[in-house]
Amino acid sequence: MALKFISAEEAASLIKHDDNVGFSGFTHAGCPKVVPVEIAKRAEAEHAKGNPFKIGVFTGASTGDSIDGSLARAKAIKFRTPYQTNKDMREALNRGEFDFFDLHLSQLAQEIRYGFLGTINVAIVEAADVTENGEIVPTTGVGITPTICRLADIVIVELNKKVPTKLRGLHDLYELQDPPKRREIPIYEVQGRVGLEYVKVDPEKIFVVETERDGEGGGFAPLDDVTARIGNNVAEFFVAEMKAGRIPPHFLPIQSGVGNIANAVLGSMGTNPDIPRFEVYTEVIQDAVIDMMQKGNISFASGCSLTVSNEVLDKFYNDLPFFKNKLVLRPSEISNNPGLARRLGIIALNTAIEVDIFGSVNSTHVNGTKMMNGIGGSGDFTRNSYLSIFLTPSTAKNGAISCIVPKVTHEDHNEHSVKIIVSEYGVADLRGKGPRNRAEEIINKCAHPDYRPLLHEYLNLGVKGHIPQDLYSCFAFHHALQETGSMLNTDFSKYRK
Ligand code: 0RQ
Repeated sequence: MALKFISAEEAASLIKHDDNVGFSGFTHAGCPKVVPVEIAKRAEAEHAKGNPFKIGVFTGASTGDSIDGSLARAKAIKFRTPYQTNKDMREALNRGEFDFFDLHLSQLAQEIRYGFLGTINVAIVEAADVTENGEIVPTTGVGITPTICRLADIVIVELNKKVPTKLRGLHDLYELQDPPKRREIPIYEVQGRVGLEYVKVDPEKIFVVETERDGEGGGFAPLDDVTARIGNNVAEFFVAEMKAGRIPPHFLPIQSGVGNIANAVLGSMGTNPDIPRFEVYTEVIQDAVIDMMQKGNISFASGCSLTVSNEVLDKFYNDLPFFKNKLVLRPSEISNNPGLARRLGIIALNTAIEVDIFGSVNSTHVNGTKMMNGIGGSGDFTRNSYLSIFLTPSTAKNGAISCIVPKVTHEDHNEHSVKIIVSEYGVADLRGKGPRNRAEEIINKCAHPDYRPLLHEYLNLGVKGHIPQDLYSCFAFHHALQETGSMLNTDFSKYRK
């Protein structure tokens, strides 16, 4: 049957107040860019008439400004899951304007299927191609696309003419069965393929909106001294682990988180002559991976999205045959699958907001209250990796904040899962160490020298027990920050009776 082509405005009119809408993509990559802006306009128009108009927003991870920014500014959101990085969205959720449900990215598709989060009414997906028999080829990010397309009553396809149709073949789209019928995922190596190159949908429920849009990706910050030192510390740690026989000579697949630090660490690995060519099994493929593939440092990358700058995206499109042999994009429940992380022996590299001296990590909430982005995939990988590594600068905000604290104000990953911490000062190895030894290691290797005396003072307050945690003063660093503007003014004596 012939496909139904409609305008973005007509597409937005198909969405009703209170609908749950699933969007394709993962980070800004692969997200629809035109219809969500029209939905935001529609919400504003309805609000001006005094009518309610809010939707539930389900995505793979964060999105571009067209989804999260436009909808947050239009106050068009009733519910949002699972991860966001948009400034307007973050401020709105911290004002409590809607309910934000943060969960491990690998779990979202199955929680939708299990019915835990209500019904998905409409899917809006960006595509490189769509055929009359209902084959939809995603663009540069997958996320929860197969699940939302299958479950939604209506599938609105943004067919982006800027994306080459030759992208077909880049994806491996596979949806897990529900228990008790679920089988193991037959991926036994990073390059393994088990699914289709497209999502198959009943063509009756497809509406197509043609677009011609660039990606919404910004560039990466230039390497600063702290970031470069963290990168070098990681690379040297890997070399030492290989020499000790704890990482095999052919290396293990790397997962690396979002942001400048993760990008820089990969760059440092590429310039270290003692690190062999390696593979990447991750969720977000950033600029450094593409560069390292061209230089031959990375042999293959499996991810959920190609989260690169527009400049690197052009490079990718111009050399598609080269990259299609070296790269695969999968749904988030496969890219972040805990079982595959264990099977493939992934080395997980993620960034922390703060780390405590006993080895717990806060990835999400500043001062335990304000949501930054969300847990993303950090928990999927950290808990299930061969080796879990957290990266953090020793301080934030020009030294007023120590990123190594007595106790984290929000706990996303605990000492049972966190094995290695790296700052610009060094590498703390927590493997096989009890709480007091972990604390000495983290303070001496990773904390900023200005904060080491305070952290030692805390550790030596004389608290008895397995973990010497002082319940009166464990947040003294954060109190000092709030009261004086710097954690350096911490005074533990204030808390003694
Ligand atoms: O603030 O932006 O105002 O300068 O936090 O910190 O050091 O630039 O690091 O951009 O890599 O973000 C944990 C948020 C780190 C991110 C987090 C301030 C600091 C700065 C950002 P400014 P940096 P990054 C796969 C993996 C969870 C999800 C995850 C994240 C800003 O890595 O969201 O791992 N992780 N996903 O100044 C107050 C502190 C602070 C602090 C830093 N202790 N207190 N502010 N900052 N430490 C990806 C996906 O899942 C898609």
